[in-house]
Amino acid sequence: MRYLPTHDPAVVDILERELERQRSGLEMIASENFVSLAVLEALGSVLTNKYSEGYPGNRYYGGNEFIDQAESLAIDRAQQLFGAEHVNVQPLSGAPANIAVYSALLQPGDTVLGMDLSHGGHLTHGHPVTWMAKLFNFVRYKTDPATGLIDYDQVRELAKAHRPKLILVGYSAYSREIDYGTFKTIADEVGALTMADIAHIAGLIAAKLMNNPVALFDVVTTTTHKTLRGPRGGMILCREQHAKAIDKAVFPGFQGGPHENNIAAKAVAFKEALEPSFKDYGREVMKNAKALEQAFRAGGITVCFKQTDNHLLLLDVTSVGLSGKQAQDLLDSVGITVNKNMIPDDQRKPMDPSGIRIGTPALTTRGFTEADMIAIGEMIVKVLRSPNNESVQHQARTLVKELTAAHPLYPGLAYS
Ligand code: DSN
Repeated sequence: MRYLPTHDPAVVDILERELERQRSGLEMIASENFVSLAVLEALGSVLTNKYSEGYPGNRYYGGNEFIDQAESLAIDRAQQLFGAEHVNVQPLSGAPANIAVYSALLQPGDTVLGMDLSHGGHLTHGHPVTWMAKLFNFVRYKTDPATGLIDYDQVRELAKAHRPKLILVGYSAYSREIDYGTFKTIADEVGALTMADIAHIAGLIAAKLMNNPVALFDVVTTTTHKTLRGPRGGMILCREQHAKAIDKAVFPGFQGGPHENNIAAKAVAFKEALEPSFKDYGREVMKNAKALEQAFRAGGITVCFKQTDNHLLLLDVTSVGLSGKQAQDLLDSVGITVNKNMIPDDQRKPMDPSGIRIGTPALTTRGFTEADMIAIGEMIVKVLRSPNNESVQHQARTLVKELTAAHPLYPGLAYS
């Protein structure tokens, strides 16, 4: 039985059009994915009706006996996935999770050492436009242009010079593996706490395909909707010694009632990530990113950080005479969705930077293979190299049509 079509045709119309947009385009934004129908069902469940401030077994409202079960299930599964001593599944998304950790571990004026945004860091890691940057003193490390890797020598120098209270690891546009051991050694040398924001690569860590910081670091934050392929949301994993401070910082410190429909959907996604098939998915995500890298390299587009070791690539499109905005708009016009992005030490502005970021998690969920990725990568090169060529754009639209038809998304799903 469907209720929306008669109840609110205007919303149904929007849902139908968005479903069609997702079905008919190539979604290559590195931070996006497609959840399972089971996750969608949990999101749209009666759990959205309940207020449950507090934590399982200790709530401020009555009637939470089943909500407690859903939240405990999500926590248990997250602990299994990542090997965490303590998990808080209530953060509404990644930014609130990070801010809650800062408020749990830091005092205003404390110094935090984190990655420069143009080198792949994140706004919530202390970008000057954020409120956090007014509260804390953020010092920024960068990557080494010679290797494309984090400049661990610079991290050590900055740590010794600034004695940060917290060293922050984790990125939204960095494509290389991370040496958490070296970060931990440096943090111990200067008496700093360690925090990793694994939002982008959480699914690859859960699948045991990338290094896992959870056993080494004090606190780890993540979103649940990127490579982890769950509902939009956040999560904090930490050592038992920080559990009380983290829980208090999330609620009542920063948030009100948790979104328990969302937490149940996280539990569903974590069950999926515990299945052996999720490891296969993660492997395909990484192989597909490598296939794209091969096509871009062959097409003469500069790959920032030298290569990809994960699910994304940052491309310097000035190498083909375009700005990031021009490249994003061109690809949009043929049905390929990516995002413009700053590249290391970018001389251009964030609204029209020098790069684009491109990732494989969403298309891999649809079953796209390495052969598909080579075809897409080669077509992207062609489109970017001939921005005024209508015939190339027509070829690209045809390829998008063929590939999306070959890998249907949510077959059978309809809102009208
Ligand atoms: N907006 C996310 C991304 O695209 O990486 C990070 O918050």
